[in-house]
Amino acid sequence: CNNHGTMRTGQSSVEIQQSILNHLHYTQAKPLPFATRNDWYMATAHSVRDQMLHNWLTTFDIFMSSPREKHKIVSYLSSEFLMGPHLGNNLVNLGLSESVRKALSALGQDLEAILAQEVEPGLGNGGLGRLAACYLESMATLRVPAVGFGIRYEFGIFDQEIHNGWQVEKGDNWLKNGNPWEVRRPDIAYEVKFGGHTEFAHDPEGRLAVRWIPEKVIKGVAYDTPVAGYRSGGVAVLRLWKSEAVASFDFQAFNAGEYYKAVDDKVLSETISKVLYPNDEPGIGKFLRLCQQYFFVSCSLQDMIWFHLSLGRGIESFSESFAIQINDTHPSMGIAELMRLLVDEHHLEWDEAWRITRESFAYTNHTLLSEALEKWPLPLMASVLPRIVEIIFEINRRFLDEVRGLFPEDDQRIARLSLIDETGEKYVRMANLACVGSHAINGVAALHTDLLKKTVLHDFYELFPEKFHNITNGVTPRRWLALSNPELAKLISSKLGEGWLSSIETALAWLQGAAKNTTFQQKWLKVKQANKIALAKVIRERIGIEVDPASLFDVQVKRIHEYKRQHLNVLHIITLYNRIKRDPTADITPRTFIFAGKAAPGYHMAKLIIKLITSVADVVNTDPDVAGRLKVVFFPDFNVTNSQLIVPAADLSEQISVAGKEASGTGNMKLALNGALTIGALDGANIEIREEVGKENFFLFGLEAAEAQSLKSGGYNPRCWYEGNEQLRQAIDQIDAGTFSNGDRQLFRPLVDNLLNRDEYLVLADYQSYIDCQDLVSAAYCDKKKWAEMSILNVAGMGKFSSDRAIREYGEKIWKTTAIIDPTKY
Ligand code: DL6
Repeated sequence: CNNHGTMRTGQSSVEIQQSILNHLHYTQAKPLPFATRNDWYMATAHSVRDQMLHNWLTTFDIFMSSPREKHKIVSYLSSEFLMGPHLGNNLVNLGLSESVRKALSALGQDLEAILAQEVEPGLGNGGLGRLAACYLESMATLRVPAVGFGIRYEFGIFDQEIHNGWQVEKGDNWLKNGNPWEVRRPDIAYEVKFGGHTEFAHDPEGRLAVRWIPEKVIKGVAYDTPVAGYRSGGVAVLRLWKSEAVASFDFQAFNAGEYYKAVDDKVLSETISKVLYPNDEPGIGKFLRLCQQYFFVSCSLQDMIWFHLSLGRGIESFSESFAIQINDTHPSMGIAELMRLLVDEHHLEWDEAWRITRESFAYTNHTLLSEALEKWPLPLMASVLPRIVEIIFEINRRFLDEVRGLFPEDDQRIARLSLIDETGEKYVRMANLACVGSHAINGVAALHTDLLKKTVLHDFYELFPEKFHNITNGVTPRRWLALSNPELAKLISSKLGEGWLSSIETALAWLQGAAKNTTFQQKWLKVKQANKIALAKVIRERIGIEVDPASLFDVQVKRIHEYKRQHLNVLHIITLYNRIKRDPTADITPRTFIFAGKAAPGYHMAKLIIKLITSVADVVNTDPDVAGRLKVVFFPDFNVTNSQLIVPAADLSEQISVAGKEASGTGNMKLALNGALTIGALDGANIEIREEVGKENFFLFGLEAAEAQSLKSGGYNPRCWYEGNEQLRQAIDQIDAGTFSNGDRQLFRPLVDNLLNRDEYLVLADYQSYIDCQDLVSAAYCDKKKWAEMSILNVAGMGKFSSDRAIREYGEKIWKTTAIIDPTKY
């Protein structure tokens, strides 16, 4: 058979078996008796990748032969893509799980063991990067032509270990066993300039133009990973750039005998894509991060322009070929870079270039935290990217002229809108650049968008109200239900029939009809119980803590941050502990508290919160009075793989950030999609989740965003709340007195001081409301039938939170894209 034929893309288990053996032989070059587990994984992954490459090239052929108006590609620019392990998801989406399982079993291998072999590419910090991954998968599913552009970090987010209760960071060498999913494309490479100076020179038409004489040039090489859509034949591409030296040796230096200097340049060049910054907020003034951002947007835009021109189109129609979505401000330098490419290298007039740029770019904001709004010190940017700074100045000059025309003499407004912050040391404000250079700006949940308009981006909203949209986040039900919770997916299929995974937006609501059905409820609870038993086993094996799967699994898994208030959860645990200590016979619903999440390595308070959790765990888990009622677990190294294990086992989803701070949240969606009930404040997408699942199926507590705001502006004094609440006072006093730190009174002092004197995130103000609400949760959990009904109704209400819905909205409101493959063919 020919190379494109059944030998490589056949889907029967016999054909797949042969393909795996071929890859073991020709790709891994391993004789059977010497094949390791990793060899089997690599051979399996390559066999699956063959199928995807075939779909990808077919998709590309259809794209090229489709009408011109359908030639619009979504470029999703993101400094992070948290893809999660590929193999399992690809099997689900291609419909190959069973034939691969059979093929492997015939070869004496176990699919589960092979899946466990994969090291996930942790190329993101959390929600923002994982959202990008969900969106790529949905675009592939919906057959929207899409490329995700980012950085191929050699080291992703650190691996977290817990030593003596503290977080310890370990390098994430995810490439050490090879990456079978990517295709290196040495022919797709672009040069990127850094440093140096600019000068005037004549362009080919004899006009005076600016020329950037760099101090250093670095090459970006493309690595492509196909992303399979769910049963649609669609494939999106993740194109990540690796930085390399333009030439691997400086021959002059080498010949002069300076061997080390010659290699230096190569090392420096490769540093740019070396490591992901492990903060979910920007670190001001990090030279390397600035280089990373410019590096990847420059490569991506050069690549887009190359492709556009290779379609035989003129540069002036660039925005008809690409809709460029920037995932927060990290890629916003792309706005200035596209201007540079159009004006300096493609010799367009400024106004024409500006039209194209604005038509192409759209900006998604992901944060309301003022400290997370990215800005770069002007002197740093000017030395690293001199030409880009000139362009930003010119954009700003023209923009502020327009603003002055609209608001003459409103100097304060002009200062706030300026792309340059001149209140002290000068900074370039990336959100301002993103707002000015984009035709659309969106928030990621209704409340978030509303608050953006009222606060963080208020001046821009007044100026460009028509640019603002809300697109509430979504998650893919393929990874977050079909793959991670196959038994629940099967049970849902038994009610809804096959096919619902492509249309959960409407299909899941049909589960409402089954919510009161006793037999269905029992099956539902059985699936949850099995997932809890599986998680309990892993907790025992990895952490050595025995937890009771019959207890309520109370789960808070997300980045550790003060605004997310893991310490409020801890105060609840201490409160329950004290109830038991006061009255050992107290009627307490048994609970297992499960925390997981990474803290930014330099964020001391977040690391102290981890230490507090593990310290409280040590005391609670070993106190005989508490036995059988409370357990506290900190599950180390929260990543996509571990999340897929924890989320299906959760009964209760803790979404307890203070109202007005969480942009959206997506963990809240994943947990509810897996049947967990939410305890939450009216923050981010919680509000919409509550609307969809029904307020009687959601445990609401806490201040609303406006109340939180007015409490703070009225002079919030946390000490009054502490003094006025006996249980709260006792819990805080215990932390302070060393009850959980072997008598060490210094350890948690910074945390206690912060709570009593500042409490920026209103932990103390929300404490009592949270405790009361948790008591309702405990009571509700005792009524298993009712709990099952509420759990089913939660899943039934989750249709809206599919990333397919979100992508459709981006397509309609922002990108104006159309699907390219006729769905009836699949
Ligand atoms: O939109 C994805 C995700 C939201 O769900 C979270 O609420 C939000 O905290 C997160 N934002 C970030 C911060 N990024 N920046 N800058 O990760 O985005």
